[in-house]
Amino acid sequence: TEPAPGAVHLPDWLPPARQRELLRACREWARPPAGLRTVHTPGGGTMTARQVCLGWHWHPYAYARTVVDGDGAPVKPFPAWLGELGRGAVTDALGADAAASAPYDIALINFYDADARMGMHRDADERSDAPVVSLSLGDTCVFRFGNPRTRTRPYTDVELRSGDLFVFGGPSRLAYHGVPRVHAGTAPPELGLTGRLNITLRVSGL
Ligand code: MD3
Ligand code: FE
Repeated sequence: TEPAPGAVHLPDWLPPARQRELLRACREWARPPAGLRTVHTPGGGTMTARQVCLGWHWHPYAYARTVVDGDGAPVKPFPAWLGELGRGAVTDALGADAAASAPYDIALINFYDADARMGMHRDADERSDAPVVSLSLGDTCVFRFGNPRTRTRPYTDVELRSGDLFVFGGPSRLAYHGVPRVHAGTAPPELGLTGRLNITLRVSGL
């Protein structure tokens, strides 16, 4: 379905076996050095979702090749297979023309426990207008998809479940969005995950 122009939701895009593979990879990436970290914002806030980055390290509000707000280690490499996954996702959601952008070179992986949230924000730190690819694993969440002008209404709430693909291109690329709620205990039991993981793939333009 296309809840807004350029925003395409493909439920159950990743089959269970590919979900398990991706989860296993995320658990490896979460290990130190350059592993999972807590993000502190310049205003004194703490993000409740913890994060690990591949390719380029995101820290509020810039990219670096080292983990500047963590252990200082070089960021883990972005594997070629993840780039292929991103290109395939954009092709399925928006068509081959949309997927012809520069290769995907950033992954931001957010780990949510039952109490984690993400406030309404825009992703404006990339120097590319290539679509952002989002893959969800584990617990179902409420994803709030807003508009490019304000953090507030109008917005649409969509449930994202394990295996869902969401691609944000065109006019949706700069829309405000957030995660107001995670539904604890809703992950597919055979995945073996407590909580929720979201993998976003991006083109840095750097
Ligand atoms: C719309 N992640 O990593 S995924 C983020 O579930 C982020 O962890 C949320 O917002 C999460 O920045 C939401 C959906 C998503 C991701 C990136 C977007 C929507 C987006 C970038 C541009 C527009
Ligand atoms: Fe975002």
